[in-house]
Amino acid sequence: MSDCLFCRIVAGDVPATIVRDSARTLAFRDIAPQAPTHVLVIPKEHYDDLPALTATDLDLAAQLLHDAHRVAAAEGLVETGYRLVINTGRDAGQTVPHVHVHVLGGRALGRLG
Ligand code: IU
Repeated sequence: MSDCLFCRIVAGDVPATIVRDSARTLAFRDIAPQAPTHVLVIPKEHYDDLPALTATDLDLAAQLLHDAHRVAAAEGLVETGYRLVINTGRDAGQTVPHVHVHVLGGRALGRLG
């Protein structure tokens, strides 16, 4: 999708600080970090959101989560812990309609709610 920001990052048309590049996923630092580590992990293929992805390719959904953990490990977060967030739809505040996993850590994150 040429008008999708994250697809343009995958294509190399928009710069990003990439921390992990695998065959089917890409991880890059969020431009407005909410924690000392704030990385977004995305599938290279375009899916608007998590239900669109899981309805089509559960293997890729699993790969996305596995790679999010690998990013957390590479960032040194396994001992202290980390949070994965997948905002889905308006009430969750999803602003970019290309499914992405937020990897957050490096400080105490507080309770959800
Ligand atoms: P959300 O779950 O859709 O709200 O997350 C989108 C994230 O994408 C958000 O944290 C933004 O800071 C981030 N982002 C980015 O990293 N690079 C960009 O060019 C834009 C948004 I626009």
